[in-house]
Amino acid sequence: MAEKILVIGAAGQIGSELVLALRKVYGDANVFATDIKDAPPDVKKSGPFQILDVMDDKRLIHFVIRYKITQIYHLAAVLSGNAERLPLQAWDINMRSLLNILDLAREVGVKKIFWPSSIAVFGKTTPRENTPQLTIMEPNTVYGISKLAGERWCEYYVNRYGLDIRSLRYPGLISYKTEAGGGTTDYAVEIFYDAIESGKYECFLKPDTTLPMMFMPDAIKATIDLMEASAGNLSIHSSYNLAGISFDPAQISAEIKKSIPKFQISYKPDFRQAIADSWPKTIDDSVARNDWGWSHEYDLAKMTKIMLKEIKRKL
Ligand code: AKB
Repeated sequence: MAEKILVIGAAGQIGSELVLALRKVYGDANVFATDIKDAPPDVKKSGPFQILDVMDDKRLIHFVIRYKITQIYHLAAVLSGNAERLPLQAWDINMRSLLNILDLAREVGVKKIFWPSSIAVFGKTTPRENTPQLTIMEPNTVYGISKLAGERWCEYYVNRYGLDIRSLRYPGLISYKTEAGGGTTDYAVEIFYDAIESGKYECFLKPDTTLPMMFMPDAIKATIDLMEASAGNLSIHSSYNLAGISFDPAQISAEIKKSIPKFQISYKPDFRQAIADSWPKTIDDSVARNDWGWSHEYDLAKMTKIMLKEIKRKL
């Protein structure tokens, strides 16, 4: 029987690219894109798209039964910056949506679930260089707390009910298709738009704030590779550390200057500086590399060239 895949959050930064990649693998008609907001034209044109609110558990279960869904990718979340503005609302959305999915998967018998975690699960007491898979985790942001709690719930549902749930601790994701929404790593996307449009960018983090980052094609590959990996090879049922590149605002700005010599960056740190200061600088993802053969492709230079080219084209 063909896999029937539901993507929740299909209009977002990851979803808008993941849907197209999944449709190439599983067939356009088998990947059902949903979101609470309208999706980009290529998502709507290439296969089924519906407005669906993940908080509406009754409609969700109806959808899953009606379309005989076998896999769910639940990507909808309130990210770190936005979550600090409305902590209780963010907690409610991030947790209740995940629990809705886990419980309906158990009831209906959905075969596989993907749920994104984040480097935000780590906190100030975590070793910041080469952060190991298993380490101290005391997140100080509501987003990080919800991701850590979510990881524990995922593992609980694996152990208690035998669900197949897979997850990645994404670093900051950089892409040109859909803008990032409300995260602390968003500066590394905004900087490209401002560099092209006005030749200058005011950064909300300090110049030496190193954070783990990844170009979207690597993140999409990691997601599909993990979901395709044989279950017997997977030793982690909370969420895998995942690394691509690490850089700071000064380094990405220097890379942009190679193509736009007049580009100027200035710094005005805001509340997101404290969030960034509590996150790792570099991640040890050797468990992912050993378990399912993960490796990344894009470095800062390669990513910057593509970002500048594609955003220029778009604008
Ligand atoms: C954020 O900055 O909140 C996200 C993340 C690292 O999970 N990009």
